Amino acid sequence: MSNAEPAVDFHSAADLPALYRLLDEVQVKNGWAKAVPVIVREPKQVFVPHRWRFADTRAALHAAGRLVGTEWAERRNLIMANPFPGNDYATVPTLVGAYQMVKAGEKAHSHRHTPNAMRVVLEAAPGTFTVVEGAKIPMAPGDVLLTPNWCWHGHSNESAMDAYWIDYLDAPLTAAIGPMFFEQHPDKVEGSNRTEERSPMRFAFADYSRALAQADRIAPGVRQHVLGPATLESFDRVALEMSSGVQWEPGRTSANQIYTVVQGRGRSLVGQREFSWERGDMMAVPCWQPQQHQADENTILLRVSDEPLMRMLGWLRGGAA
Ligand code: GTQ
Ligand code: FE2
Repeated sequence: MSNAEPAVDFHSAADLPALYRLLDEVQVKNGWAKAVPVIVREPKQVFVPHRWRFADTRAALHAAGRLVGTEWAERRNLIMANPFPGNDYATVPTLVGAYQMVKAGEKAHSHRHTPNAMRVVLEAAPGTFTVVEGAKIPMAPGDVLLTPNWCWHGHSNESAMDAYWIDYLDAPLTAAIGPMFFEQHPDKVEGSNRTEERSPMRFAFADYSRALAQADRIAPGVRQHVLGPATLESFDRVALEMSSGVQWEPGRTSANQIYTVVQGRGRSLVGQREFSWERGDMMAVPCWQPQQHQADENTILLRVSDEPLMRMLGWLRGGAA
């Protein structure tokens, strides 16, 4: 029992509309008359299945190369915002994917932030590096690179070829729950005098593609290799190999997933949407969408998902092949 007086005279409410008007005055909503209940039998969300083509984003980034300088733009990137009305950031609820280009001879300033980040290299010539905590980590096509929470990182293209890659960040999750911190490096570009070919931050394509070729089958014609150990734990990285002609229907899962085509060509049915894809393309598969994939060539897909979070919270369901 509180001794304080209510700010509003609720005794005066003669009917529900009158009560609702008074609720506004104390900034609460009735929870009993919602048209759509917050609790539903199965996940329902505004995020939609979608596919982005590298052919489009590469051409757009090439044009941006003429118009956007890394001197004033922190990053020259294109955000794969899930195309539901009003969204301009997240690809799936917890993750954002972005294509990025760093021109030959160019550097992207060093910074650090609380969102965890990861990259998959699409095009890069020898001499292209991401600098993580003072170490130059080579970027070769197909490589997966990590820059976990609060690690300094910048990019340096000392080659003669423009470099293209895809970034993944758990920034939508960070933004949703609060602790978004960001800092620019005092030296603009963090100096480095050592190159680390082997690093816990790098999964070289040469290494993981070999491991994948020897991995166990999880379904006919499908092999799986988890990229680990992870120095970044809010999302995972799973390499999948599908032989040409193979059709695969993973069970639907409560995890939110983004697929990247590292090699090959094929088609997918996600929810009601049908997509064809090829190298460099990206596909958003939000929570609980049915999915079916067909490889028309020998294919390597990289699947990034918030499965570790779902598991930790006891919310992981489905996902069996
Ligand atoms: O390269 O550090 O696409 O901080 C978005 C935020 C890339 C990066 C993005 C970033 C980066
Ligand atoms: Fe960053």
